[in-house]
Amino acid sequence: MFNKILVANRGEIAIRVMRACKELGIKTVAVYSDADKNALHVQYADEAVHIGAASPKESYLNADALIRAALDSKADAVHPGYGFLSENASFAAAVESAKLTFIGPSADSIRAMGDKAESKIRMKKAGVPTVPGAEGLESFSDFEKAADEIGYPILVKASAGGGGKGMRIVWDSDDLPEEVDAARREALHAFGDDRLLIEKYVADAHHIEFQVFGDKHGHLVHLFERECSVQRRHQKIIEETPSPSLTPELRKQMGEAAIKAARAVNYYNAGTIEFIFDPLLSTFYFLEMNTRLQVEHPITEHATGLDLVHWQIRIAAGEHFPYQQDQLSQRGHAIECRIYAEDPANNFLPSTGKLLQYIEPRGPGIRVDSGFRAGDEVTHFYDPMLAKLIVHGESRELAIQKMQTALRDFVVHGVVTNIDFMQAVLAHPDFADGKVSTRWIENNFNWTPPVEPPFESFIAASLADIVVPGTKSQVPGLNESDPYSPWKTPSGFRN
Ligand code: MV4
Repeated sequence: MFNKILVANRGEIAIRVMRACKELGIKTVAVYSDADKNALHVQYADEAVHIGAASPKESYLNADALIRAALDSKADAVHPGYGFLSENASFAAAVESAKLTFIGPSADSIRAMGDKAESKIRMKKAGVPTVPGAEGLESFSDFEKAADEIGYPILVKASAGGGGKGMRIVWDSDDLPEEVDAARREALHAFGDDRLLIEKYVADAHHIEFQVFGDKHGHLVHLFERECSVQRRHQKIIEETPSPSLTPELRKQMGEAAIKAARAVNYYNAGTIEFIFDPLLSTFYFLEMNTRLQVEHPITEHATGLDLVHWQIRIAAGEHFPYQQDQLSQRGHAIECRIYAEDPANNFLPSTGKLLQYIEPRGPGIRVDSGFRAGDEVTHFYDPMLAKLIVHGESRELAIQKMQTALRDFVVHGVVTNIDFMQAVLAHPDFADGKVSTRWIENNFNWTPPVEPPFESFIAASLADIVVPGTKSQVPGLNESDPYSPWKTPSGFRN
């Protein structure tokens, strides 16, 4: 087992990984940029190494600095977290070349799944359902012919892309020339690679992903699904497991397809197979594979009872994963809400500032993974996610109620958050009915911020509570004759 692990990441995921290390008796090394020198993940680690300036490319994306920090601190292994270099095959290979263990899949698996066109061809060969489409198209007439065969609407996607970048929906053949050119320009700009593929567009699809886990001895299992359809512009907001859309038979079929997909690239460690699911036809199609641990992994942990980061570390150290598929099951219902410092009333623009007040909810079945505490500065350098709020309940209805209560108890002052927005989603009948597709927020959800009384009115109400001798309190119900009222104490002490 490893003696020391360097976590090549920041924020909540760095703390989450370090917690697992500590539970396994492994020392931890944090890395930090100029902007993170007082960050919680730095204080939580046994050691910390400064790796560069605030901008990610000079710090958390600087592979040489990260590997040098691991070697200098005599770490045995590197955990990449998610984002940053977690799906960078060259970084994984460089870590292994430096005689360190990369806690994740092999560089070959990352490479094989990094190109959407190649991964799709490989999936087709492995018998994994893929969306009808065409890859490797060169001339515009190739696109035109393929699109006519598939039938509109179609999606034009960047082969080197993912997460929706460079993706264009084409509803009619007249729009094809312009959309193909735009997709090509966007792909070249975003990925330096303008290869495209086209697919039949599955309108109002659900985004359902399956967690897979493999060890280095060829044993692969799935840890069931996560429904991630509550998204806005490809940013997930609310995730849950089990999916309200799946029947046991569909779950079995998709789980088997997920394992086939992982086996096709000799996968080991934690990975996620993304599917789109058409609830009208009850059909599912492989979208892509995420060769890393995901933000939303905690809901799988609570539904299966497994600590995914513990098992990532133990598998990376060569242990066998001890459970067979029929020994794994889902229990209860788990939901995750991502608390973002952003303003839904202002086109979700990031909100920066000092966390004047930050109080996390607590209670049975409530978990908060966060990298912030009161007094911290929320900056524009990194992802605006403040925390992940995860709840686990006996049923979906109880989990929703638990989440609504926990969100009400989550206190954040100093930045604007999306908490009210998520409360409105959770309260919507379509969410309760499991009818939210990936297009629901854009097409069906009209949200206006709750009308808050002006801040001055809170001041006035508080002041009115302080009964000044000889004047009548303005607050109805305050019992003047109550000698034990906290507002009557002569000392001036106030709760
Ligand atoms: C699709 C699709 C429907 N039909 N492909 C989104 C980014 C990447 N993961 C692939 N994605 C999709 N591919 C076909 N053939 C629906 C999505 C999709 C999506 C599309 C538009 C807006 C939001 C979306 C969220 C998740 C998935």
